[in-house]
Amino acid sequence: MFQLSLLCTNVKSSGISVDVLLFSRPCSTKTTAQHVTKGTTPAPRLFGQPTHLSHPHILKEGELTPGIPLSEFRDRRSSFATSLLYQSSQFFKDTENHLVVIPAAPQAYMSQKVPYVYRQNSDFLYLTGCLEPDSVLVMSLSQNSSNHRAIMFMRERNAHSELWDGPRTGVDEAPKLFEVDEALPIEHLNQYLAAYAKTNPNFMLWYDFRQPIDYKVHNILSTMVPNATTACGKSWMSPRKLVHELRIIKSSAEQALMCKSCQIASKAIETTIATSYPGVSEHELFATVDYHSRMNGAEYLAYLPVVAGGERANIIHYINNSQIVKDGELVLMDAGCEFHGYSSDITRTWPVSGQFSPKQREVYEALLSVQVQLISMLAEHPSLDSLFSSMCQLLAVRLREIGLISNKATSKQELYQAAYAYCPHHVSHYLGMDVHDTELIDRRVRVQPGMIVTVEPGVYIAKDNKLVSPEIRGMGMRIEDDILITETGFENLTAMCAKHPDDIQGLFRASPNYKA
Ligand SMILES: [Mn+2]
Repeated sequence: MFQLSLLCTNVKSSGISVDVLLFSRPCSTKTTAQHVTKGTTPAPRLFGQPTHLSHPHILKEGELTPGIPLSEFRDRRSSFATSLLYQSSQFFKDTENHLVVIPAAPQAYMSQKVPYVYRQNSDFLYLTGCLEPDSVLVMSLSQNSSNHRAIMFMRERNAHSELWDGPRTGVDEAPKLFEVDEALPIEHLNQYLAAYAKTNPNFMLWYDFRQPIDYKVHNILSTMVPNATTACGKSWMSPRKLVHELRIIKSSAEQALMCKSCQIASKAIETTIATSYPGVSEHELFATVDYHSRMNGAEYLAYLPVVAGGERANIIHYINNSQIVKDGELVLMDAGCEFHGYSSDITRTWPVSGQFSPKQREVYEALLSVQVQLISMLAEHPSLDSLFSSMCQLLAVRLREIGLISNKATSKQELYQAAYAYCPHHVSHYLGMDVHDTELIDRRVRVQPGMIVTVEPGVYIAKDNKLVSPEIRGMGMRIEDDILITETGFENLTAMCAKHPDDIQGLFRASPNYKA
């Protein structure tokens, strides 16, 4: 049913000669009619993303994306609106109207007509549940009225394009699918924004100009800024931090998805450990963890994994994964998968031969004891930065015990710096839809129930470190788990992935490849 938007009313009353028809939905007969023949069950209408009707094996009734009910997306937008209006009431008292613009990720291409795997912009996905590119969420909010609107700008249906690229949701069905007030063709975004700016001269534009997501949308927004000046002198704000403040606390539905993502990656890494052997290529280990993640339901790996044999473990972001792992070397694998939009992030280090050397085991056990202790500290709900300080202190003590740090280092500062030299990266980050999730949330805030964080201390021994025995020079290791913060403490979501040296060695013995 055709519905006139608030904007159109404004347009008419203000006498601006904008083509009102522009804002109407296109004729529905074009694309959505289903001709039901008696006695046959019509095939479900296909949308631009899986639905319960077309993909009952991954979506339950009432879910918009796998595991997440439609109502949760509506609640997220409502919480977002409440939070935005609250912040505005504090800082921009005289600004009544707010327009939020959050674009979908565009399709990226490897080369002409060769697309990369499409991955949605997490902020957009979080608020809409929409998996299509060339879409934009626009929310018009008002301080003194409950007349809030959520509008989706989407690709229109197009028989020719759909023949090549598959079904689109289209603007007719989008309001029902996403439970938004209205959907309009993406081509109308420009006119909509221009008309909004004319009819609401004193409004705040909530769009992130610093990190453009989609340049087509960004160019449109860029022409708008001069018009968007408010009484408070600011014309725009980024909405991202407000979205991240919501995203950082995972709902029970999200926790269940995270749990599954962690289980799949844990199992895949264990299988990879068990099937490794001296002479294996990093490439093969990459393929193995990728294969088992997908075979157990993950869409793909959450990031290019680090598969580093021997000295290459000291390159923190080593992703070439092109070398052979020699007998006696350790393998460091940092891998996780994405399960219906939720990422796991695990690191394990193991001897490719299936047996730690005494010296390797000594350093590994020191690191493991620090990692286990850091995880237990999460029960006190510290900040991630304070967890990092704890890591430096604990690591310094343990590494001095085994001779990696000189006994001459005694002051707190000296020990801290010596430990930092062995582990030059942070020990934790937030985890969720993105691997480095909710980047705008400060790591100085205390963790709260519903957050998921990683705990990932490492020890990287430089090749020219004369303090340690030649056997372990150039050796690098890291152990990383994903931890859900709970009311009563924490839950290790990747606890099922072996990390004790005996358990890791046990994986080899259980493997069909194992030769005693
Ligand atoms: Mn990590």
